[in-house]
Amino acid sequence: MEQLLEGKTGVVFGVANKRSLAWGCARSLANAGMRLAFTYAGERLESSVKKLAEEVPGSIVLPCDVTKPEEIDTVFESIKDEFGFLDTVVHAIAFARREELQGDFYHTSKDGYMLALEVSAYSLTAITRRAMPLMEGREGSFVTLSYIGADRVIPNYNVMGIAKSALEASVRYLAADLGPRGIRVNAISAGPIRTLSASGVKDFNDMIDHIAAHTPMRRNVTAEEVGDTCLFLAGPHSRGITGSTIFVDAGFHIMGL
Ligand code: 0WE
Repeated sequence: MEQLLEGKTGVVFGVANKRSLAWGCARSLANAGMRLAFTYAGERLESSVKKLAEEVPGSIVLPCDVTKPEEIDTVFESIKDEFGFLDTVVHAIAFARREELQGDFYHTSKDGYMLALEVSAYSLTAITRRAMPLMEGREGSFVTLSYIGADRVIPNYNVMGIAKSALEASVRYLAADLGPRGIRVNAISAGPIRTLSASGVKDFNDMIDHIAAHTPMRRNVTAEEVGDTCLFLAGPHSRGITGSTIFVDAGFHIMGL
């Protein structure tokens, strides 16, 4: 049977291990027939990403530290050589220094602020500019990951909240730029999920329990659910949607108390 994304290609930034939301997205896209490229940020992650990519037939794995413009260049040159064109970019990258993710936000250093915004927000624009030429005439779709800390104060999320606000605003400006070319740009605002990024975050277990007790659906969300929304945003069923941030949070964002 013909699959939904057969003949399509995509690149997924941000896989660290099997719990990564990026991996949830990759699985949903690959299951629908998309051919994928994966990037890893630094040698520390090379072996785990390569091992996971073995589960996705026909995939390629490329190094990419988004703070190095020449590495982003090389990613898209390699994709051009290997695939020839591109339909989907999944951006699932964020980083802030641990010390910026605790205590009062006003202590954030200029360095820490710049680094968080560079990696977590600017990288989407840097990637978009290089991906666009490969999407010419292909109804491309960009999907990035956000968090409600962009809109509301989440204790300790601090500079990441500012970075996610900038990311969601970037989604709107990029969507306006790329819309005339038939390329869409959207974000998924996911509820908290136990991943490598969440490990060591202060009081994360309490946050997960709070969600389970207070969301409309009385549970947390999974990387598979985020992945399936990514599949929707990458594919033809979302063809009328661009510039949006869609919550995949079991309804948490509608609550006032
Ligand atoms: O966006 C995120 C994770 C962002 C993140 C997490 C870390 C932890 C380890 C970015 N950089 C780092 N750097 C590190 O050194 N989430 C939505 C998950 C998350 O992170 C939090 C949260 C939630 C939820 C941090 C503080 C408070 C809540």
